[in-house]
Amino acid sequence: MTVNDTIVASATATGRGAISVIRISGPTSLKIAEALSQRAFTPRIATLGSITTKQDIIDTGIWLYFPSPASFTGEDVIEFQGHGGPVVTQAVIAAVIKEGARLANPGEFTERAFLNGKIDLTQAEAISDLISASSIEAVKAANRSMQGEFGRHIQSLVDQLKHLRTHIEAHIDFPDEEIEPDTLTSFSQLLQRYELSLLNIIEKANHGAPLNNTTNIVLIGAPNTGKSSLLNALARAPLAIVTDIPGTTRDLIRHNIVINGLELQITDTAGIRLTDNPIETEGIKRAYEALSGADFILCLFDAQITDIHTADILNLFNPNNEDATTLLVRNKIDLYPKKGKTSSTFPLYDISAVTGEGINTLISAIHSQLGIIDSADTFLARSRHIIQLKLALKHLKTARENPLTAEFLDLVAEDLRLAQNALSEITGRFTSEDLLTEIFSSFCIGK
Ligand SMILES: Nc1nc2c(ncn2[C@@H]2O[C@H](COP(=O)(O)OP(=O)(O)O)[C@@H](O)[C@H]2O)c(=O)[nH]1
Ligand SMILES: [Mg+2]
Repeated sequence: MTVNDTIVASATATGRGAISVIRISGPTSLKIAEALSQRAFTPRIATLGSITTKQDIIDTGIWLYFPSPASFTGEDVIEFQGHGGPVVTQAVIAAVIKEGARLANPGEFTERAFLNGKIDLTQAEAISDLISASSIEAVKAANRSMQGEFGRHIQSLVDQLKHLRTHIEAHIDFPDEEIEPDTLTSFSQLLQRYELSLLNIIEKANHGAPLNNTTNIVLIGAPNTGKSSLLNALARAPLAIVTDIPGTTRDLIRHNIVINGLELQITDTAGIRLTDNPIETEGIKRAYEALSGADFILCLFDAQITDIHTADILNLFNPNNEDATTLLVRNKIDLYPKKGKTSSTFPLYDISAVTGEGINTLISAIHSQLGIIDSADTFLARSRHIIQLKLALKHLKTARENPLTAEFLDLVAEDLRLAQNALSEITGRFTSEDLLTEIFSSFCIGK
C-alpha cells in the first residue's frame, strides 16, 4: 500500500526539554528538509543544519535521513533534532507544513509502518503498550511482542490451519476419489494438536493481560478499621487523613502504585455506618459506587474481631459481586496478635497497617489470584486479542465436533476458515478499517 502525502509531527512530548525530535515521513520529506536547511543529506549520517524562514533562523539542530524502505514507516523519513521548547518546536512544524507536509494524526507513523508491511498489528500495539507500560514486566513483555514473538506464534498457527484447510479442500474438490480412513484420522489428530497450541497461546496471553491493565482495589469497612492507614502504608505517603475519629474519610481517595511490576489503583472510601450527616452519607454512597469498578474488594475489620462471619460482611456490602474478588483483612494485629479465622468462604489475611506486617502476603495473594507470573513467555495481550483467540478456539472445537467423514469435510473446512480469520484479525492480516482507526487513534501524535 502506498500513501501519497507527507506528514509531520513532534515525536517528543510537548514542554521544555533539551531536545525535541520532529519527524517527517512521506515522498516529499527529503525535498522539504533540503529546502528548509539548504543542505544535502547522506542516508543515516547526522548533518548539522539550521532552518531559516524569511531570513530568520528558527532553529539549528541535527538532521537524519532514512530513505525508503529502510525506515520506521517504510517511506522516506527525516528526523530533525532541534531545541526542546514548545514555541520553537511549533515554529519548525509550521515551516515544514508550509513546504507542503500536513500534521500527522495520532499513531499515523506507526499506522504507515503497518500499512507498508514493516510490522504487524501486534507489533504496532506493542509500541503503544511499551510507551504506556507502568511496570518493568510490562516493558519486557511489550518488547517481546514488538520483536514479533506474539505475532509469529499466531501466524504460525494460521499457516498450519491454512495448510490443513487446503488439504481438506483438495478432497472436497475431488469427491470421486476415496479418502483413506488414515487421512481422516490424521486430520482429526491435527485439529486436536492445533487446539492444544491455541490453548497454550491463550494461557500465555491470559497471564500477560493483567500487565496491561490497572488492577482496581477498593478498601471497604466500618469506620476506624484502618482503611486510610492501609492506603497510606501501600502508597508510602500520607495521602489520606488518619484519625481515631470515626467518619474522617468522606470522599473517595484514589492512588496508583506499582508493586512488584503490577499497577494497582487503590481506592480508600468512607467507613460504612448509619449516619445522619449528609456529607458522610454521600461518602458512603460513593463507596458503594466504587465497588462496581473493583477487581478486588478488601473488606477491612478491626483485629479485635477474631472470627469473621458472613453476616459481618453482609452488614457492609453484598460480597457476591461476580466481577470482583473479595478478600477479608483483619487490621491492627500489632494490638491483637491472635490469629483470625472466618466462617465465610472468603480468604482472610491478618495485617497491621502500622507495622506493615502481613501486607506483603496480602499483595502476593492478589498477584497469584491474577495469575501473574514474570515469565519470559508471557504475551502482553490486549482484551481484543483474547476475544479473537477464544473465537478461534470456538471454531476449532466446532470443527472437531463434526464427525470426520467425507460428507462433513465441507463443514470442517468452513470452521477452519473462520478460526483462521479470527486469528488473522490479531495480526492485522484480516482487519477492518474501523478496527485500525480505533487502534491507531489511541496512540500519541508523532508515534
Ligand atoms: N495500632 C494500630 N492502629 C491502627 C492501625 N491501622 C489504623 N490504626 C489506627 O486506627 C485509627 C483509624 O485509622 P484510619 O486509617 O483513619 O481508619 P479508617 O476510618 O478505616 O480510614 C487511627 O487512629 C489509626 O492510627 C494498625 O494497624 N495498628
Ligand atoms: Mg479513612
